[in-house]
Amino acid sequence: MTQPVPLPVQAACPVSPIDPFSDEFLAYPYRFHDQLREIGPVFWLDTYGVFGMARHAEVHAALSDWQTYCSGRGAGIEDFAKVKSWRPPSKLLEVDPPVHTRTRTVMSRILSPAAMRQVRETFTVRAEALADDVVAKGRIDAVKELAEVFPLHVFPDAVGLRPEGRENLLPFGNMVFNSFGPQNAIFKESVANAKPVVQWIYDQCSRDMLRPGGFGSQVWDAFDAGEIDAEEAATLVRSMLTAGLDTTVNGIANAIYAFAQHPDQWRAMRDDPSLIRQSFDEVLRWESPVQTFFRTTTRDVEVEGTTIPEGHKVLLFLGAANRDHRKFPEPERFDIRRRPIGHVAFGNGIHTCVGQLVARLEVELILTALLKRVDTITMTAEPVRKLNNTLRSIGSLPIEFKALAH
Ligand code: 8QM
Repeated sequence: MTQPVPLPVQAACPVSPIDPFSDEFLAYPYRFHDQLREIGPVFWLDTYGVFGMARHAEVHAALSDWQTYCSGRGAGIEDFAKVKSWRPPSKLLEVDPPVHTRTRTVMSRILSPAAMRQVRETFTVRAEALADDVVAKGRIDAVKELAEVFPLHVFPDAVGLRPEGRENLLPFGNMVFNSFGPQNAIFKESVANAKPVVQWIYDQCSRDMLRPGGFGSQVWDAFDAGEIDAEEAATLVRSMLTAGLDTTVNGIANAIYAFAQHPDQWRAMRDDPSLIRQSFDEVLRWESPVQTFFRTTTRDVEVEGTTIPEGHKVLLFLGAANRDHRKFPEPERFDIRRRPIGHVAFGNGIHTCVGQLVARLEVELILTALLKRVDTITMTAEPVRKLNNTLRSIGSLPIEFKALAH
């Protein structure tokens, strides 16, 4: 292991030797989150030489102050001002205004409420068919046979991808989400076979590969309209393919996991289906698919008595903020009636998840279809974690659905 990085002299704050990208941390982050939240509002992680924040107030505030905590130097551990990015930077996640404002406008129009109304019917038919299938099977791996299946069925179709090669989508997302962290063994393993996967993804982003009318093709319509240039268009399609799958797969897996552990909450939702949509926010708060993101300071900034100097990486623990008792009483309790307003699982501020309506739609439809058919969800074995530097991810979740008596 390399030497601990000393705290910059200007800063006076607690120093922690915790490695948030170690296997132990990633497998079970919550007791580490407790430690990090309690050592102070800002701390120094000397394994990497970065600052961190794990309390809700500071994480939320940093996310809303893009002028001070910028994204243009990368949302991962690497500072783009110092090292070249692993992939060409995202024109959405890894840019600041004014570029961000322009690209974001295009994406939020394509993924708008009106767009959701257009895909809702198709998504519903597929959610219902999948629910029939998994309930008939009874015992399934809820990751492989449900959580991965649904987004991979509906979203690439909505984007307008060809059918061939879609098996590259999850490995690509896995790489990118790992690449926001350090180049540890988890990252290296995920990029071992990167070349053909990355090539396939980039090939799908060009206009001629995308079905007219789909979300991807609509990005190119914005190029025609002169809103974005060609490189931006291709990279925005890539953003859809990066951000739209692993996140929703884990969102669905985490939802099934949460309800399997809390049968009373599943019953409550069946008694009152109006709880379905808001239950997803509680799933996101309780098990946030995106656990962390970095920002980079653009100036010296004082936070609760600590001066973070300009040009430092700050690791924002979204998952820890969402379990901060200062914001959410009894944060460990999964309670779908909670209405966890202010959770930061979708971020906050100008970079707040632009695809969240798609995620919300997918989860609403899959939960609705399952609720009509499933009496109880039981875990038949311990879930197997899939370690990822950014995502709270399950590799396998063996469950049994007991069908409702009709
Ligand atoms: C995470 O490439 C991108 O634009 C992009 C990649 C990953 C995300 C967002 C955007 C937050 C889901």
